[in-house]
Parts: sequence; C-alpha cells; structure tokens
Amino acid sequence: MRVRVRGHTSLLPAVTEATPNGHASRCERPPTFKETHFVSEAKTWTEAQSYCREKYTDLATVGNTEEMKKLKDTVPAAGDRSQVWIGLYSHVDWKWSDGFHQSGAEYRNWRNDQPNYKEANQLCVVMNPGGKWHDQFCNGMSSSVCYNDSAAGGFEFVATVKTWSDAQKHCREHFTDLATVRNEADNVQIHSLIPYNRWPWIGLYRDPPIYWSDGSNFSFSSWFPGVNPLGSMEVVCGVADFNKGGKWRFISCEARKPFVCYSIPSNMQPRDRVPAGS
Ligand SMILES: [Ca+2]
Repeated sequence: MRVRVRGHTSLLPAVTEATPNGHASRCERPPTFKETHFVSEAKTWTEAQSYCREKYTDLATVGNTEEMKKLKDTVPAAGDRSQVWIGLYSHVDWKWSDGFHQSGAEYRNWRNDQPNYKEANQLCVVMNPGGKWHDQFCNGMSSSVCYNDSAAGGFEFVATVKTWSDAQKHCREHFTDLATVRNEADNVQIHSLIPYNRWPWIGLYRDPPIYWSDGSNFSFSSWFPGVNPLGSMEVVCGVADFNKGGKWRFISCEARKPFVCYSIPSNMQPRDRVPAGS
C-alpha cells in the first residue's frame, strides 16, 4: 500500500549554486523545488483543486518570474490550450464606506459592461455622467459625492478631484461620508447634482483579497492588462491565458478548463515519511 505525505506545502528555497565547469552535476536540480504538471482534462476550478491535492500538492502557485517562466514552458509544450487554471482565486465583496448594510445596501446601477476589474485592480466606484456605475482604479483622480446626515438635501457634489481615499477623508471631515446609494431615488438625486462630464466617486468599494490555493502569500503577479468582467460573481478564479502570453485573468470558477498542479519532488520532502508498505 502506498502512503502519501499530505499537507506538505512549505516550499524550500531555490537552489542557486552554479555548476562551475558547465558540466551537469549528478545532483543537478531544477531552478526551484516545485515541479509543475499539466492536466489536459477540463474541470471546474474546485474540481481541479481537489484533483491536484489528491495526486500532487495543489493547484499551481506562481511566486516569482522563474516560476512564471516554468509555467509558460510547461503548458504550451503539453497541449497549447488557451486558458488553464492556476491556484488563484478572489472574493468579490462590495461594501459601503459608511458601513451601511441594511435594506438597500445591495442596490447597484452598474453600466452593462461593469464591473470589469481592469488589470485586477479596480476596487472603487464612480458614477458616470449617465448615472451608471463603473469600478475604477482607487488612485485615479475624480470629483466625489458626499452625504450629510443632518442636511435636508442629503447629497453634496465635491468638484475638487481626489483619490477615492482622500475623497472619503474629505467627506468624513466636512460631511458624514462618501455617498451611499440605497435605491433608484438616491441615484436619480445624485445624478442630478453631477455637472456635465464629471465622474464622481461614490462610497462603494471592496478590499483586494487575492489568494493562492495553497495559502502562499500573494505578492508576485502577472496580470493581463485588460478587463476581467465580474458580472454578479462573488468568487472568481484565475487562469493563465496562453492566448495572452500566459498572463493571468479572473473568470467564473464554474468554467471547465485544463489546469496545472505542482508537487514537491519526493527527494526534497522530509525524510521522516512513513515507509511504504507499513
Ligand atoms: Ca471598470
């Protein structure tokens, strides 16, 4: 009976020793201790994750340029699929700046192609001159709409352009907070305050939690410089898109795609594994 070592996810550091004379030494190792495995069978992200955990270690984690290169070498060689799952996923959890979560907190008025999470980095929301909403880069400079608890009118347009965070600070100092839009009546009222061709911030935003399946810290990234349409999805999963040079994109986790697993070669694993046959 074959006994597998499970739950081994801590990665050993890369080997950097040079081979001085250019001869392949007998103990020559790949540039990192991770081995990648392409699986051509199309599965949902969750099914692919289970498969990788069963057969190998987990879905592929890409933590640096070297590992990205390895992924690029692995996939086209194995079958040049256009999109393959890697271990990336994220939650889509919109919130209001003032913490509002009662009835109306779920109201949305997105333009039909939004939110589209360009470059996996649009986490704040503007209202366009037509009253529709767009997710936008939070460090962009825009006017804003604040609301005032104590005023009869409620909403206030602030013409000075600021980042979303600075707009939030300004609203909190001078009014109550950035605008919370609870229904169509709120939206119509705010829209009526917006001067021609301005795109003000409203209070909707989300945190950028991006995770790797194996729990590695997310720091290195290689995003496709385009859009990731989110629709009303609450979880999105990551593919490396080999129509786009292997760059990463988020899509529905329910899509069926081939995928890439990784494993730690057995000679790199701890010595105290249970002997086979025991
Ligand atoms: Ca957008």
